[in-house]
Amino acid sequence: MSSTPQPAPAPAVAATASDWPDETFANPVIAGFHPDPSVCRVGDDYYLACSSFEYFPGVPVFHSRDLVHWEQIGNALDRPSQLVLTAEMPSSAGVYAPTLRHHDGRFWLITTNVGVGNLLVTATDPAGPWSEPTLLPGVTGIDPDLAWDEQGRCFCTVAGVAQVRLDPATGQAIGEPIRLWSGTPGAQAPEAPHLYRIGDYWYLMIAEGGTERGHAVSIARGPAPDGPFEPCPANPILTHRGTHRPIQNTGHADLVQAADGSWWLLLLGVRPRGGTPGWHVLGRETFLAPVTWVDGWPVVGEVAPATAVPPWPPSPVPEPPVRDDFDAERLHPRWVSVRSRPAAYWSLAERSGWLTLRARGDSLDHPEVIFVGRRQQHLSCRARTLIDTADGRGGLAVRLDERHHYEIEAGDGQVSVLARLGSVRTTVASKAVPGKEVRLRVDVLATDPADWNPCKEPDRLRLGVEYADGAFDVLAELDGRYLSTEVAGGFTGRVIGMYAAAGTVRFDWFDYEPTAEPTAEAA
Ligand code: 6LW
Repeated sequence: MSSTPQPAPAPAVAATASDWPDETFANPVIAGFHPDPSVCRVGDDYYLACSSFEYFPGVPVFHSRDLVHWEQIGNALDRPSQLVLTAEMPSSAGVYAPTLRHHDGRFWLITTNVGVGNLLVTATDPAGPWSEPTLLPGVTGIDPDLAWDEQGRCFCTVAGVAQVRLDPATGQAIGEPIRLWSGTPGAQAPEAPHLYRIGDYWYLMIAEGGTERGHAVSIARGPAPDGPFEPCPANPILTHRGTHRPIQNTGHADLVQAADGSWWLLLLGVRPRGGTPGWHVLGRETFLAPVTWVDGWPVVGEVAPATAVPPWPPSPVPEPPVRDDFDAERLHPRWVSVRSRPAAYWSLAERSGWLTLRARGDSLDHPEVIFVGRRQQHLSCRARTLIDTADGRGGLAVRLDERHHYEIEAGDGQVSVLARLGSVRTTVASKAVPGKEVRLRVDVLATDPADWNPCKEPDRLRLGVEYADGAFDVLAELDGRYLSTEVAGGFTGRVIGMYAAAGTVRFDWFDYEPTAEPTAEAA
């Protein structure tokens, strides 16, 4: 076979790269902690879902019309009846890699709540509501994939790699699991399987090598959904291991065919910064790469910060506003909490136009701290909030997990910068402030990649108080490496947000904005 025979429907709008402001688009296409992307297309619309681990609501869902611009339209698991994340569950457990598919007029999303099991939800509108979960006791293993053959049989393939037939209506497995091709002999962690019917073959694409610097994508093909599979002679079809490329850990990918017949890969990668070994602070992000087919095998184009635009017009999505004034009736789906967000502990209605948080646990060390935050999505950025401490104590935090966070906390006429780094918890600085209402601010400043120093930090965080005239009183400037995955471990990234540490605190608004970051070229 010289190429994969695929119908190539004419694009609805004839377009060229010149419709785009530049010849390239910026990767990642979904910045910040958005790993394990799974994607599907329905007509001219693309939908994508990511892992969410200990955060609630779980499984952010995005929409795009050009594969480059994505807008979050909801979360698949946004009700306590769908998702329970207990205090005992460690950070980076919880909700692992989902698979999102459209089949038979419905969206299907399958994922793992680690420690609880696999579950399946469906929706007619991917923005929600999604169904109550169907539990899948016969599916054991993480990273479940869903695929249907021409007879309507449903195959669920999991990390390892193993496969079982599934009745998706009841969640019951049909028969016993079987082993499939498990990637390159000796490679660790064959996972993230996705199974596709493309042309004459069934393709089984997996990640291998672990989600760290050795991460890779490999593929095999066979005559049937259960194989037998022959590996691609060019495996791995994608890896950045051992390279100088700015995007590392590339792997855990999903394929999608565009309406014009072209093929694309959505995958996770990281952007390590600083000296050696390099620290990535935003978690694993979602990148887009073009795919071509040679001899019936996919060939992945460059995964680069600037990638050639696709041959259709751009379809930009609205930039999220800098400020959330908390005037809406509901929180935007980008806001997440740690493990749960029980109604008794937060409100947008209690004081209109304010976010009210009531403490549960006295610090971010607590696994069920009442926290409302959003992913840090830019290497350099600024976050601010106005807190009313009349009835309590709380603050603004940059959280990696329970054991790794920096915060600026206000209450009792004082502000303090607190740091938790592994077993060490310390008050870095304190200061008396007049009044109950205080503006708290964190500036994240990426370091200059051209400033070579083997021990250089990836970024620095300034935490302090902002006065009415905009002056920033920096109480502490802290090394960002300690809030990185290479230090903390796990699968997540930084989340910046508001929390309650005692009594009730109220937040009038929250600002998040990117700021200029140093680049190698500018240096
Ligand atoms: C996920 C696995 C992986 O289940 O990391 O990078 C795990 N790949 O496939 C957690 O995201």
